[in-house]
Amino acid sequence: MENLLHILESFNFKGDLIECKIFGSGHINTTYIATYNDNGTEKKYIVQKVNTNVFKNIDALMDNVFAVTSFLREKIKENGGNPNRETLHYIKTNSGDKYYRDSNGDCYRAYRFVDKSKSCDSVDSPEIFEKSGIAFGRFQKYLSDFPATTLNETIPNFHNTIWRFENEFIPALEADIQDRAKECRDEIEFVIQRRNDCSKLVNLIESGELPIRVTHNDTKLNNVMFDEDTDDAICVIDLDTVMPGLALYDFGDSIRFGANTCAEDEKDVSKVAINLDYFEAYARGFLSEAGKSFNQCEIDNLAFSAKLMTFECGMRFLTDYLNGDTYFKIHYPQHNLDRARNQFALVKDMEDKMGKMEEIVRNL
Ligand code: ADP
Ligand code: GN1
Ligand code: MG
Repeated sequence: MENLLHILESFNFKGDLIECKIFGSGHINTTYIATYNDNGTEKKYIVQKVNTNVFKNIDALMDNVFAVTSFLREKIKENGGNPNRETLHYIKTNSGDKYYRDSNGDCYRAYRFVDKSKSCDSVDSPEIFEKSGIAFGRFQKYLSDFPATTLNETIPNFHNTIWRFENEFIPALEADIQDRAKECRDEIEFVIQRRNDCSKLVNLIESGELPIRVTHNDTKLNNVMFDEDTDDAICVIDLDTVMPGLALYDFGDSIRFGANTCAEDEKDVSKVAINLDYFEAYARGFLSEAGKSFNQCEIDNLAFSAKLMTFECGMRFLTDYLNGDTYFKIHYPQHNLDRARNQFALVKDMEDKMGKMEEIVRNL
């Protein structure tokens, strides 16, 4: 905490510190909430230690998030919204830098806590999920004329599934440095059997059928803040992976997380299934904002993208398990393996229901 006080003092937060504690359930960064008393008014700030193992070039990352947020502020103003509530507001350090580097080399950044907001780790109703679809769809729509070439690629090949298969999964399996492959033969086989799926979207990019857009790339439910009272999805957060990508990545990843009948790490995989009502609700919300510019190939692959993003994430969890858990935060030793099993159960259920998912998209 003493260390953290030093960090808090490097940002110009208003008032006297009441408390600072660890916050949220993200898998990558370490997030704190700091509460201050500013002449009787409570002010809350988010302070994050950025995971520099995942984000190798923090300057490039912070340039992206500052550029994207200032662009979005203008868009939101033009469209009659409230930029203070609907955009992340980063706070520079006292010396005017976009982040603070302490003597250990750890990097911290700060932003305003989105006022009167909450985040959700699971979907309670189709209505809430539809609202998150509207928010992520609008986010993509607003960024449609952002100059994509000025964005840094914060994690190269982030959703290049075949690259992840060939360059991460297979090497991890071959090295098997923790001698864990013997515990997950079925899961390894599950991945290998689906190798052909991995290149489908990449091939459609190469053939010019799928257009590259500026996308969020990490559209899980707890990356959007909801209004405490109305449950409206107000502000898209976690902008670290905003990069050129496919609309399908954003759609598929939301479905992966939010339309699962269980949490992403539920161990009892017999409970895991795709909730088709949630699938439909999200698709309706997302398409109502982003869908107007979609081409037929994007529409045709919406249902498949949900399966592919779920598969890719499961493969990443399994890869991390084989590597000895160096990427995602885990809360117990087999956490990544449980997550992988869960994602593969969801892939299986989506394969069984693919016809219905495609029909839902057609009817919308
Ligand atoms: P990670 O990359 O680790 O997922 P996030 O940026 O998503 O980090 O932050 C983790 C969690 O912290 C979010 O899911 C959300 O609950 C909370 N959070 C982050 N930024 C804000 C903010 N500006 N206002 C309120 N809560 C926030
Ligand atoms: C990570 O950072 P967070 O928790 O929002 C990951 C996503 C995964 C997700 C799985 C930068 O998201 O790609 O889909 O975990 N983010 C990064 O829950 O790798
Ligand atoms: Mg997050």
